Amino acid sequence: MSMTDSSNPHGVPRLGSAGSLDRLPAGVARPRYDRSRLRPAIVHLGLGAFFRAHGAAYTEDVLAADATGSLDWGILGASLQRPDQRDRLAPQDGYYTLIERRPEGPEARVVGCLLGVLVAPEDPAGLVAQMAAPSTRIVSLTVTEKGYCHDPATGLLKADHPDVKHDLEHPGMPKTAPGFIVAALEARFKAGQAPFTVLTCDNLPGNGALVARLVHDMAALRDDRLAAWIAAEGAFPSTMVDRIVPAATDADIALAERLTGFYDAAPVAHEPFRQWVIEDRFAAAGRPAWESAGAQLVSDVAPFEHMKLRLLNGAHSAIAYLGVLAGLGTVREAVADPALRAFIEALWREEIVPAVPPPPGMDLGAYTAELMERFANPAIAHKTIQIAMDGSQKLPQRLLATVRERRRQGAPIGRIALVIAAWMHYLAGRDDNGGGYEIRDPMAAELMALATAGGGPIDTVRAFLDVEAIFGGDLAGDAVFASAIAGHLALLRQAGVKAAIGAAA
Ligand code: CS2
Repeated sequence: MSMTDSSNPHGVPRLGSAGSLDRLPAGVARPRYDRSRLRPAIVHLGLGAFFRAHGAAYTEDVLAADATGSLDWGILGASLQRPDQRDRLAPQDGYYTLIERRPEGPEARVVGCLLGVLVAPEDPAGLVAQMAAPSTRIVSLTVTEKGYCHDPATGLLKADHPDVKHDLEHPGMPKTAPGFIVAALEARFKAGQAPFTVLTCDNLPGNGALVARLVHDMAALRDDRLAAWIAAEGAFPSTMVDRIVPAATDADIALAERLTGFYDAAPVAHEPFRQWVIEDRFAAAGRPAWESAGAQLVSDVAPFEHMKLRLLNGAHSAIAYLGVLAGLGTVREAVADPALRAFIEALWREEIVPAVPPPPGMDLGAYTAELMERFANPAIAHKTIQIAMDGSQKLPQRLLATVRERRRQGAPIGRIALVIAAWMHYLAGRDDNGGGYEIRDPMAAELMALATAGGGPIDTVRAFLDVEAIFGGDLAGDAVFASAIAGHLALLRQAGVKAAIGAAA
């Protein structure tokens, strides 16, 4: 393997090159196990920064602590769209640097459990074969909300999604995550083998049951017997995943080099905190002892998931839309603004916390105080524009679930309504200083058209609430909700975020 890389003009030796692990500075943790004996047992779909800083980090800890040295749990990653990750990771033999960004300074660690990266569009049948191989015991996923090809309001498969149609017509050459899972499970079924566990690690409500239903429904459109086998034999545990992992930047590459002395084209920077709550319901082939790395194996993930999606992610989306409009580029800048911070704290205290039953042993006041500290971490630059993307797929579980709960109780929803108004206003594409920004959302064209159609605030709000894929059939008819949003939208249009937050205080 060459010591340098064309994208590394300084000639710094590359991570993963011969002898590099032995030459890391003493303070940098690295694999101490015999990596040549590590066998792949997990195929991970959607190899982004998040999984490499979360599920892979837990797995690396298990390997590091594995006294018996069975080395059973190597990971093969798969990218469902682009070759970038493979192109960065293959020249360094899958090794990469994790940078823990703590307020008091960064710490680096080299991870070795990623054994290779497949690029699905280059060889979809090859990925299906790898997933179907008896050695694969778990197929895990972080494909983001839209990667499930479901209707966000109902959780049902979008049978008219172009990629879903493609997968039904070309089942051996899928494009979608559910399509790959169905194809690989079908191969197992036909070979008379047991299924692998499907472990979803995306921020979706009841994510295990959701992916089980999507996979089942896609299978049923092709073969009833396959669908029945999946329903009877399949294992789809739910999970709650948590770690703040901003998209990687060139500054992370430079920092990895400074901390390790090696060039790494694919480092991942993350916050210190991590949490993984996993429903302990795996197929017979088992799972790594993730609990030894601090994961919580439980019988019911739902309370943890509600807490995290509604409090962390709900606040994140609030900060994202208000922040983008106010010209605040990162979460930490946004929560450094006293008025915005007070708004988020009141949103939690007055509207969201009262609608979230605390998981066993959890105090939600302490949980939100810790969230605010995490958001304020001076070492993390998490872009508001990044969190703002895909709002159509995120709002239902992050904010609308709370709205429904509160409306059932006849409780106020004024602050959440401001966040929804901010999302609608953000979709018009101009911040409070008249600046533009990029809007990324699978429904962007439709939603931006609604945001810019003209008409008064209540007309805009009604048109939005009619979008059933987001608001379901029920919220469109809620006049109280509609007029609360419209009041905020009027103020946002006339006077901007500061005034709207001031009025909501
Ligand atoms: C964020 C999440 O981008 C987003 O939508 O809210 O990625 C968030 O950082 C993680 O869920 C934290 O666990």
